[in-house]
Amino acid sequence: MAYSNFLNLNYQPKEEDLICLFKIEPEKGFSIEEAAARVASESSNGTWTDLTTMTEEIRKLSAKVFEIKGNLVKIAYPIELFEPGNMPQIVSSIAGNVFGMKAVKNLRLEDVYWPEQIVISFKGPKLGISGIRKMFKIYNRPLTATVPKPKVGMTSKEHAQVAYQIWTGGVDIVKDDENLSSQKFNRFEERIKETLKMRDKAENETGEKKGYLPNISSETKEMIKRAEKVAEEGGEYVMIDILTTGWASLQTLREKTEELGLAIHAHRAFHAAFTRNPKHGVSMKVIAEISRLIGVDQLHVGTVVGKLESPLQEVKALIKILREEEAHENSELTILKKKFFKLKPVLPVSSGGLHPGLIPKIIEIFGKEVLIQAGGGVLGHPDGPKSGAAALRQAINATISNISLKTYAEEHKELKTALEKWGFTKPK
Ligand code: CAP
Ligand code: MG
Repeated sequence: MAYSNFLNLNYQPKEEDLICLFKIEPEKGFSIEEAAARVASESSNGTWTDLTTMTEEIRKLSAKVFEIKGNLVKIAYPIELFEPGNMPQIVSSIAGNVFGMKAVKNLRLEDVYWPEQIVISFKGPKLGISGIRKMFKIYNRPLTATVPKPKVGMTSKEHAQVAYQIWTGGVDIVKDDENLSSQKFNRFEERIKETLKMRDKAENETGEKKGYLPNISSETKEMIKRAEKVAEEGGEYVMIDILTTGWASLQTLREKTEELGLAIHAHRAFHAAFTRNPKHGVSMKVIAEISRLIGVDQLHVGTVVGKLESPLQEVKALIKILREEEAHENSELTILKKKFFKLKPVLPVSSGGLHPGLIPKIIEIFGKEVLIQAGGGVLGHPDGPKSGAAALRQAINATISNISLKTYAEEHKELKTALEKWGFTKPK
């Protein structure tokens, strides 16, 4: 097979080409050029042998390796290879068979440049950051959320009661956990009804807007039914485990939730199975870009300081990808240039092992444009969920007023107790 057909180091990519940045470790016996050309071949229109059916016309659709710097390789794909608006097709092309090729020992899709024709074939977020802020009428501080813990096991009524305490303690949003859907002990319909009833009560008592993120993750038609139920009961959001449910269902739910007037909170459970290994898989940056294109309103991006693997450079790149309209190519963050052609920004969610003592760090990294989620860091408060929620809110108030947590804690007993329990520790 003439792999050289897929290598042209003099090629100048066109503005409408889709570009992939791969990190390639060739298998023994293969040069980087050969391994890269094979990746371009398998992800566009080549295979392991020469084809009698290949014509000059079809060859014009071949992807081309046009830059190799160490083990970082750029491949340009003609736009005609892709079906606009069809994310499964695009992912099957650029992140499909290639990861199993024997010519590569390791292969990682680091980033993608999405050309205009592809970007605008998707809707992007319905509300985005500004829409979410408007819904809560909160413009000058990070939003807060709490997952009732234990993750699963509480009845619908117990869940709703805990939610009520979280809200009245001062947290804005209560979120379902990624593995809570409709189990025997806590049926979806009952949980939605009970919890939204408590949301109304909490709103009346506090005079603040309160939100609920019910996890509708399941089979696609069932998700549609559950989204309809949420709308019927007066909810404002659905939460979707976007990677275990898949891009096709997310596209369907993006349409459906627009019709129902619901925002989408995207949980990324499963991502580390393919994003964590720095040599192999697909980076979280690509997952974040696809999520923004399809149109989630909020997405988990990590914490740097929490319980889950989350490098600072990655989080910085994810913040750019979700919040900015354009970005330059940046070798430190290993990103290509980006343009989002007016698709709305997505609110980054920082979550996983957070507690009040870590809030100053989170705000240092993210600024105010973030949703901060603490589950254990609220439900583990010695005086219960309401005090835990109050401590989280106090930590935020202190930080945005430039007051140290220690000083603020002198006059805020919930924060004081939280700091006595967790201090400033980074959990493992
Ligand atoms: C956090 C969490 C989230 C993780 C997911 C959990 O709980 O609810 O699922 O944050 O990770 O169950 O672990 P805690 P990420 O606040 O109790 O840690 O946000 O990185 O996708
Ligand atoms: Mg969780």
